[in-house]
Amino acid sequence: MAVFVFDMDGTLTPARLPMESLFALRFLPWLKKNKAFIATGSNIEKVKEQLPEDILEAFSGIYCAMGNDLWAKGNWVYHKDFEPEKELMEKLEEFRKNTKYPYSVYDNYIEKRTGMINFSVLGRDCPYRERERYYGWDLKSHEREAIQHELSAIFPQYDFVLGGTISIDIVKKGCGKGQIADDLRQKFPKEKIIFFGDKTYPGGNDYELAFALRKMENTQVVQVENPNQVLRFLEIV
Ligand code: M1P
Repeated sequence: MAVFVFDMDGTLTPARLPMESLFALRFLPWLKKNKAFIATGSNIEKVKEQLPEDILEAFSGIYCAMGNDLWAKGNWVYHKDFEPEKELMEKLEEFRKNTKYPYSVYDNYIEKRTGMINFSVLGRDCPYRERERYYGWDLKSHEREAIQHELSAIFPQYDFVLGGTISIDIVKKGCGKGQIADDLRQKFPKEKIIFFGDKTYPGGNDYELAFALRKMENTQVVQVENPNQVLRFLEIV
């Protein structure tokens, strides 16, 4: 029997929004009959905000914070934390202070999660519509990419991965989504592992996991554009 792994934002739900009820209705019966995991950069609080309880319960495990946190059936299975250097935190403050973004910025711009930091010049407490505005501006200004390059040069001991639309995920080298592939292969040495993500291409935040899985035998990576494509692939539409 195969083991299924799903990214959350953009794959099972629209980015940072709750799972659509029609999707949940179709997905739940399939989920109850299969072994499936979530692999997300988000923390468990956000996962709980976005997924209905019966869906959460039906997953065999939920890898949060890039796999630095594993939850199963409401229990915290493991966590790998770290304390970021003062110099890194100061540099993030500097980027926030010196941004050329011409509109308002919001609080919660450095979010510490288990084993990672999520940094957003805009601030995670922004209203939803402000995400779109920042994303559009970032596509033209390439602010996140510039920050990513500068930070990678100064702090080679970390990986800086562009998050969804407004942020950068920061992890210690080797502690990104790729570690989920190793943990799953240890748990399931023989089973086929099938991973669904909306950003499995280079530069996307599912890439590291997709890359690690592609190097292993008996795996499959499915690039999707939205939750409906997941249903279509699983033939439950
Ligand atoms: O799950 C994808 C990403 O979702 C959010 O990104 P953003 O806020 O930039 O859209 C973050 O939770 C990020 O950590 C995560 O990788």
